[in-house]
Amino acid sequence: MLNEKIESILNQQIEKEAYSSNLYLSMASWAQNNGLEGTAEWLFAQAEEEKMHMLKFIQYINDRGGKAIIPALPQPPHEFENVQELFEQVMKHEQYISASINEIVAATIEVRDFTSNNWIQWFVTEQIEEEATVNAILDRLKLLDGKNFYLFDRDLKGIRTAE
Ligand code: OFO
Repeated sequence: MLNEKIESILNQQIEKEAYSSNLYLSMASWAQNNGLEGTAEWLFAQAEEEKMHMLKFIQYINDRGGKAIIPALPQPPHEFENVQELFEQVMKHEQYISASINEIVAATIEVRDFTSNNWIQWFVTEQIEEEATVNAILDRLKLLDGKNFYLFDRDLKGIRTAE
């Protein structure tokens, strides 16, 4: 049976993963409308991954005898200054998610739920990979210095985060 505190913090994470998915969908739509097909493709795939993350939380809570709740979501932003600003927002958001996963790790230790502690480790590793990927994208944008977005956009098709 899931500890109440863990059930609650995992339910909060369902909302964050669902919001992540919608945020990246919104960004993907913006990219598509601005002729950035590679960027849109990357963000659509990212939105799918976030949905998969959300499903993992739902499944885990229910499997352990808790009750997964599907939340209402705030509307994500839909206007972005440019592709650089968009990826800075992605980075900020992923750092926020990493901090949130760390809070879950801390909670599992506090209540000595070592099963959940073991389970959440997958997300700890996932966040390292996601931050590293977005960092690499931001480095590339810095090198381009506002030029040649066509090449950046084409190259992005080759960059995928791990599931
Ligand atoms: Fe971006 O990894 Fe889930 O939220």
